[in-house]
This record gives sequence, C-alpha cells and structure tokens, in this order.
Amino acid sequence: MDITLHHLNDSRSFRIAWALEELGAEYNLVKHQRTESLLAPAEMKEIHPLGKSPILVDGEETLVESQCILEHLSDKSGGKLSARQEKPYFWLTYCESSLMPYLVMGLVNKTAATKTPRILHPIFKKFTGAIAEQFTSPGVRGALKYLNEYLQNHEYLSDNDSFGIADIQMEFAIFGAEGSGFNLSDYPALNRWYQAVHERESYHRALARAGR
Ligand SMILES: N[C@@H](CCC(=O)N[C@@H](CS)C(=O)NCC(=O)O)C(=O)O
Repeated sequence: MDITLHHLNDSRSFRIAWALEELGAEYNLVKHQRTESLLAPAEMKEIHPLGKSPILVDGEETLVESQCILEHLSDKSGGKLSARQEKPYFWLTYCESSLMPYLVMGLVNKTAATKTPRILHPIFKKFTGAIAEQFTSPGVRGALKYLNEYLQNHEYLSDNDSFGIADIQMEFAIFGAEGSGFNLSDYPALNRWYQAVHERESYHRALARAGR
C-alpha cells in the first residue's frame, strides 16, 4: 500500500481520513497523540519539518496542508470530489485562511486562561473575554451567517453543488465552531448541510477508523 496518513488526535487529519474513505482508497493509518501542551509530538517533525497534522505520504511524496492534500487526492482520483469551480474553490480556501484562525485563536484564548496562576484568572478572563467578544466570536458568527446564506441556495459546497473536498474541509471548522459553543440551530441551512454530510457512510468509516 502506497499511501500513509499520519493522523493526530482531535485534528484536521480527520478530513483526510474522510476523503480517503469517500474515495474508497486503501491507506495505512499512523496515529499520533498530542502532547500535554496539546502540540503535535516531536516524531511528526521527522516525517515533515513542519510537524503539523495532517501529513500524507503518497509513494515518494510527503504532503502537508489539508487543502493541498485534499486537492492531491481529488486529482489522483480523476477529479472526484473536486471543488475547483469558482465558488466552491472559494470555500476550500476560505476555511483555512479566514475561518480557522478565528476558531484557533478562540481556543488558544480559552486554554491560555487555564494556564495562568489562579489568582490572575479574573484579570486574564476579562482580557480573553474582551478578545472573544470583540474579535473572534463576531468573526465566527459572520462566517456562519455567510455560509448559511450560501447554503440556502446550494446543497453542498463542492463542484456542481455536489459533495466533495470543500465540504470535508469546511465540516471540520463547523465541528470546531459547534464545540466552541456556537449554536448551529441559529443557522438552519447550514445545520441541514451539517446533518447531511454526517449521514455519509464514509464519514462514519473515518470516524470508526481514525476517531477525532
Ligand atoms: N492549515 C493547516 C493547519 C495545520 C495545523 O495547524 N494542524 C494542527 C492540528 S488541527 C496541528 O498539527 N497542531 C499541533 C501543533 O501545532 O503542534 C492545514 O490545514 O493542514
């Protein structure tokens, strides 16, 4: 077998497991565990110098960045699951360039508050709370609203309104938004899409094999 997915728990590499399952590809799965500080373990840097998840080794090639890996898999399968039309290609890119930074910053803020001495918690929480209120939460809400509006007229986010790699890319961000307390039922079209992508058998196969 030529393809090896390096999967980190609770991470974006779930996307790649899902795409591989959707394509019916055979692959090795190597599971890595986050360290206590939630970072990727040092061994991942031996596979790729950036040491972030996901990493896909396909024959002689070692690929990183969800979007690059998803596009590689789509190209390799003759364009299945493609997301290159103007608008769907937008979602594929928008997810990591604009939405994920808000979510990651929100998460870092929350975690950072728990790492300060207890006596400083009230001050720190005030500070991180203000960042969330003024910057990260409105950013996420704006993205959810925009996605909801798009999905009012579209079934999926990939080419020809069909399921594909843009859906896989975006689902991870929406999963993160839901986990951070954003209420998806405020966005009915988005919520409909979210339920629909979770009904795919490939999603459940990836969940059973890679976990998240
Ligand atoms: N934009 C990159 C993000 C890669 C990334 O930050 N991955 C996270 C997991 S979701 C990671 O490896 N975190 C552990 C660390 O930074 O050490 C992608 O889409 O692949």
